[in-house]
Amino acid sequence: MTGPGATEPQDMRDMFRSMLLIRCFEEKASEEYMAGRIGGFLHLAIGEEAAVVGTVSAMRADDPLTSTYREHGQALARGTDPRSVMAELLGRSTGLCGGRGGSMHLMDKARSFYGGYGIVGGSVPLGLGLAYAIRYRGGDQVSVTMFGDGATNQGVVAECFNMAGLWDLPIVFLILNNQYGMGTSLEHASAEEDLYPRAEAYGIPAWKVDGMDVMAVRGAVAEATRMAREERSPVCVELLAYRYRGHSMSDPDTVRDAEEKERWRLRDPLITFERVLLGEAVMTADDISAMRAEVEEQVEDAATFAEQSPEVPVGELADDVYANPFNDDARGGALMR
Ligand SMILES: Cc1ncc(C[n+]2csc(CCOP(=O)(O)OP(=O)(O)O)c2C)c(N)n1
Ligand SMILES: [Mg+2]
Repeated sequence: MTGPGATEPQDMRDMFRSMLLIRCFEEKASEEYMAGRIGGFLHLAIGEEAAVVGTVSAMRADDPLTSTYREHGQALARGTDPRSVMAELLGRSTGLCGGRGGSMHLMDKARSFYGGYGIVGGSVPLGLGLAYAIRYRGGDQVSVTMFGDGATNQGVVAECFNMAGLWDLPIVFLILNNQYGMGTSLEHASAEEDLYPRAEAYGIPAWKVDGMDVMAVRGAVAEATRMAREERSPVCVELLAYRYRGHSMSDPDTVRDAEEKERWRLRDPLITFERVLLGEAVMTADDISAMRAEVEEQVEDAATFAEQSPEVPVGELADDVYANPFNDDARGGALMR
């Protein structure tokens, strides 16, 4: 992808491919989980592909990105090899983080993806720190930090808005409002259903866009990163989207209304973007079928690679978790052996 600026047909094809890859990858991950090959948590972002791909496509490759635990798409959109992402989900030593991070803790520093975090709101102060580091070093990157509607009620988010506004840090706060925090709807959790005005309260320019429309997201994030880069102003964009699955694989998703889910299915970001691509003759139906087949093959290959990779040896499980995992234990015993 060429990044911000005019959107060429090739950018649109790349964005669609990235969305297809994320959808297909997550459907496969769901199968792997059901087959018992993925342990722990697995949070899928099916339905949020436009929000993720639109955002990443408008960033420069060296702009740091942070995200929540629902971050497979961010890694894939940034160009991380699906093999190493799938292997990470399966806890294999060939995984992106050596199999020790798992689904919630993907990180790819080489692609300026500073990770997935399990703590709700945790990505926000980290994104703020990255923005501070950019300014301190005199760089022209923009830190982009993604978090959910639920996270906006964490006190630390207000603290970060304040510090960014006070110090004019180059940061884009991206609220991915999928309208639920676990099974609790936004209207039951927030006194005010528009979330972007919270940033405005700290003097930060903010607005809301349709997070199911990849081109709208790309346009909004391109403008937000431009403002942060050129005008040295923090910006906040709220993306209104929907996730089609429950909170995580262990959530039976019985709380949400079936009719509501159906209504949002009609706005599936892949289907609506496909219509745009066909309508504007950017791709033909045959092109799309061929791309879908190629992506499916790539995901199958990633799953086979992960399944055939070795598990992390027990003796290495605590590496990179503790600075010195097996020695200097104050209690006098080895921690893992
Ligand atoms: C500090 C903290 N509190 C509670 C939790 C449990 N928890 C995990 S996800 C979640 C909901 C967050 O919702 P939202 O920010 O909207 O993100 P989404 O899951 O919808 O992407 C909660 C309460 C947690 N992980 N961290
Ligand atoms: Mg949410």
